[in-house]
Amino acid sequence: MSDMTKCNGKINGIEGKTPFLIGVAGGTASGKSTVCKRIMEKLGQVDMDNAQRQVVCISQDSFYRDLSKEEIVKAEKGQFNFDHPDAFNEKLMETTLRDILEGRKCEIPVYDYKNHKIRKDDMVTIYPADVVLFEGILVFYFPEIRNLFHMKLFVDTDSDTRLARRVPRDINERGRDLDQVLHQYMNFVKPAFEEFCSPTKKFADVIIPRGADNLVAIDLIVHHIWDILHGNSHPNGLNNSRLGTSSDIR
Ligand code: UZR
Ligand code: MG
Repeated sequence: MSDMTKCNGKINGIEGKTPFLIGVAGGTASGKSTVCKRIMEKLGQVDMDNAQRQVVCISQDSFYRDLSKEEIVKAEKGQFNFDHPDAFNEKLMETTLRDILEGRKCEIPVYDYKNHKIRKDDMVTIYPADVVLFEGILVFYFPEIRNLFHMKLFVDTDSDTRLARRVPRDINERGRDLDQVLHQYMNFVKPAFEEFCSPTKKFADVIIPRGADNLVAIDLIVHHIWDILHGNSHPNGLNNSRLGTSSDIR
């Protein structure tokens, strides 16, 4: 297969590249974002301008759907279930990922946890890249989305560790109080994890125990990504990477 046939996306009629799309799922506060950050660091992608970046990370939180007035009132009382698949805009997630796979530049919303809404005036541009990471609690839940990934990782961290991380994060970063965090955890977060997130572990190609602390697993994954981007070990033959050489892996 020639390079021309390998990357079949189009940007304004110009051929764009198909990125290597990685899904990263796992329970709340399992370390999904940190695993993604470590992968980006190891590929040497952190201190870089957005448009130059060849590895980008997108969060499923950007795809929470708009809530009705009644739902916002519920959310403010900690009575809205943000861990249920219905809380997400599945269609927008799918079309955005399809655009990305076709090498198109796209705009994604930023989510505001304090006000429980998407900040539409604050969009982030995602430029075509070699590797795109998509992380979130339910990224493997929807079959149409799950089937788009070239690689699926599940970050598997004990639930007591996750709760111990979630409590200070919600209080310090997401403007909640302790009672509300625990009530929400027991009523929504924990049951939804068991019903919707945990069963998706079976779809993962790699399960990462202990999350971001597992440097060996992250190293293996990064080397595999590198081989795919520079070699022929992927059926899509994604070897049009603009990343450096393997000696650049940190
Ligand atoms: P991670 N979430 C909020 O706390 N507030 C919102 O407005 C929207 C989402 C939480 C959501 C879920 N649950 O457990 C978590 N609640 O964000 C997922 N309640 O994010 O994977 O980073 O933990
Ligand atoms: Mg997160």
